[in-house]
Amino acid sequence: MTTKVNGNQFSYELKNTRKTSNSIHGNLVLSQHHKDTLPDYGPDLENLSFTVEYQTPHRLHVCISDTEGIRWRVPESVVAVDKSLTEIEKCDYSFNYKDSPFGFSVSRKNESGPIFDTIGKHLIFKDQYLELSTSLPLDSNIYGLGEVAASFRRETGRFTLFSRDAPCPENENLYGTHPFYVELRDGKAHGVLLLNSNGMDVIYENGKITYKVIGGILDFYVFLGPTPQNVVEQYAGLIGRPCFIPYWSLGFHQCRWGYNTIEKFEEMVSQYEKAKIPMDAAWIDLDYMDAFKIFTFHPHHFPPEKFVSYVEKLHKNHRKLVVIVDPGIKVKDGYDVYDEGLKKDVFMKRADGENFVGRVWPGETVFPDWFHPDTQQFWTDMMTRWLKQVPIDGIWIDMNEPANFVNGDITHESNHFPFKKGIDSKNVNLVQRVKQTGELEYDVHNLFGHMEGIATHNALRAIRPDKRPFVLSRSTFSGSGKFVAHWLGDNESSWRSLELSIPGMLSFQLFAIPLVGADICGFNGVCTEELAIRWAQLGSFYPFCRNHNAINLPGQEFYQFEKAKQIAKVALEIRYRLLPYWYTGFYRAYTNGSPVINPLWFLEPEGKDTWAIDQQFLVGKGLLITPVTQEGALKVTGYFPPGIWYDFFTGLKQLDIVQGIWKELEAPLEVIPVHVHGGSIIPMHVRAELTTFVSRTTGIQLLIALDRLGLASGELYLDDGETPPENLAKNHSLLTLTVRDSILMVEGIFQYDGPGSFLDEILVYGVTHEIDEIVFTNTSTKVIERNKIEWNRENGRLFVRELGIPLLNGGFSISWR
Ligand code: MIG
Repeated sequence: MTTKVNGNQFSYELKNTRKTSNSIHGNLVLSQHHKDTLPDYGPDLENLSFTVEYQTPHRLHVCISDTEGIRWRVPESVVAVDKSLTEIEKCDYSFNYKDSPFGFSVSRKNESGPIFDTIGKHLIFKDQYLELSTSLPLDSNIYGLGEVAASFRRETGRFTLFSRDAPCPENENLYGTHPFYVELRDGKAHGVLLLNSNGMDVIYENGKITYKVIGGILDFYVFLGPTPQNVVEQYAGLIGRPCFIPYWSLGFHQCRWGYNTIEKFEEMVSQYEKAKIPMDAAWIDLDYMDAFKIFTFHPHHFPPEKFVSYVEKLHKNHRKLVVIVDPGIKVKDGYDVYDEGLKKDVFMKRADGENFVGRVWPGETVFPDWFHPDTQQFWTDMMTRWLKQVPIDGIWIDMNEPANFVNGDITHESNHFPFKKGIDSKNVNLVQRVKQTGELEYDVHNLFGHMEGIATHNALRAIRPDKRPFVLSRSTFSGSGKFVAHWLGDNESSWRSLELSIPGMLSFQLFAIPLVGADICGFNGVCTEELAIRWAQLGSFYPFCRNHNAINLPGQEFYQFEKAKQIAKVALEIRYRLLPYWYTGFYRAYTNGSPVINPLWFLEPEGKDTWAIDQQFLVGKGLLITPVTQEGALKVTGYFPPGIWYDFFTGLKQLDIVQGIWKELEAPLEVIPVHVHGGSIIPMHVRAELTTFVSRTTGIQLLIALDRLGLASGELYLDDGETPPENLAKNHSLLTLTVRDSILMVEGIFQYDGPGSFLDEILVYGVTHEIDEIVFTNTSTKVIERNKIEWNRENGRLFVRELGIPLLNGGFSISWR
């Protein structure tokens, strides 16, 4: 929907500007009044306040709001934004503005073309309609703006941001709301966040982005990068860096809707054991509940005693249990969760003050009002009691857009959504206009899942202070990564869904929710064996690796298929060997806000070939994954950025290029092409075992891929994998790994002495000369026995085993000559 407005009809004039060493303040006064345009949204606000804050050298804050400061805005308690301020001179951007008609622009210092520019475009500010545009180059590269199932580099069009439960229709608004984009321009990246929780359309056209927002304020943050990774880290630095995840959550997860008795659930676990396929976590959907009542167990299908003794067995075998929780609470007197919520009065209210009643799985349901000061305690209390009955390890929160099977309250009371234009109303179908504690659902709809995520994370933290929480959430908002992981929702068992999973995961790296994956083998629909094979291979490189299936469909656990069973085992064993590399990546997500997987343009932003690639990705920066996502294909064409690329599996040098190229690769059914970038050191486990726990005990192997100059570097982080990082104190290791002149140096912090904290093997790719001897040096020097060394002339692969070096006694080196 575009509003026809000529030139600068809707204009404000900037007055009373005051400047400090790190900010600018002023008033915006409506300079022309047009009562006849957009009357449905009410009159234009006559006075606005304008604030610019130079927050960090790379981050600028621009806020346009009502002068009284009473309009809805995302509160600190929901997204705790960083509040730094920095002297103007220290900032690597410049801010310019024009008084009348008012507009502003942001440029990199000493560069002319602004990266954000509203000058000459209208600003509209009404109660229920805000509009602002920024100009872009005609051939721009825009990423982000979700949640949406679409290509990673955004096509021009309308992006509606309004959280919604829908089975992943393409190019429509889905579960989460992330009003953040990254633009890549001339090899440099910047990002823009509009921190606003109201529904909005972001119209992306050639040369322009227009925000059309149905409420709140215009609260912009610009991130200057200049590298793509810098932008994500700067964004996470504002809204909150990802939480540190438990080690087990990087294992393989098996789920389905329909393990409707404990016997069926046990059967699944034992089938995985029998097939010797690694698996860390077994999941149960709605099936475990009694009549869909949350925080209950089905008395016959999952009788608590039997359930508990089975979970104890799971735990003994180092596996975990995750179950689903929905936010809808069944309306039923005598159901203690409902009664307790009534007593505390923590449910969402209608405009008339009665509890809002919707309809979800349990029938008539009420919903927690996360804004109520007592809701956290209510949620923690309910979870405490429930987890005392069965020691569940992780929580999966679903339906938190929030989803509702009826449109509004079941009585259709107060079901009027008070904006008429702007965002497409077909996409706005859920709980509407519900009064929460002083807030209108109209304003806070998009925060529901995020706030449930915070409450659930906090509850787990309170109940088990010595464990990192694991919460998987369907609906998310800016900043959710600090509390939850995410899956991409109800995809299909289709090749198209397989393809779309990659741009979906990459987008969530930008949104600072790095632990993300799609339902492996697809949720709705029937998965064929070939699709299961390709999905097992690709899914083994998802940050979050879970096979999940809808109810009443043929089973798609890997053991259900003859060939897929073998291939999934091999693929998941690679994943389990790579765990130290993944885990170190997640440590960097936690400390720096870095993405864990990367699109190719993060490695080569200048190279235009990389900009649209979303069928390949990098794990960290060192492993290039080129999956087959087309039915029947036994070859796949992938792009390789400059450098040396080794075949991950054989060590064979496949490419040594100064310019990126496209290359066709053989990919028979049992192969997913994986390449290591020369210059990387990839820490791995020596062997994959059936769980992450046992795999860890096998020790560390370093895969060293030499670049053209014989250099390589990497790092390795180790700890017990479950203690919250703020309690770890002195029990972690962080090792810097560098290779130069055929010498590996291992330096850093050596504290963690748990099982598997030893370097047992090194594998070097790109060794072209015969080796005379290998020498280990710390305080003394030792020559490694010949029989532990293998060198393969054809593929330049050097392998040294049984080193048994404890990672505890300080730095050391290993040299090969
Ligand atoms: O209305 O709990 O996305 O993963 O299996 C469907 C049942 C509700 C939707 C989730 C899906 C889950 C299903 N849920």
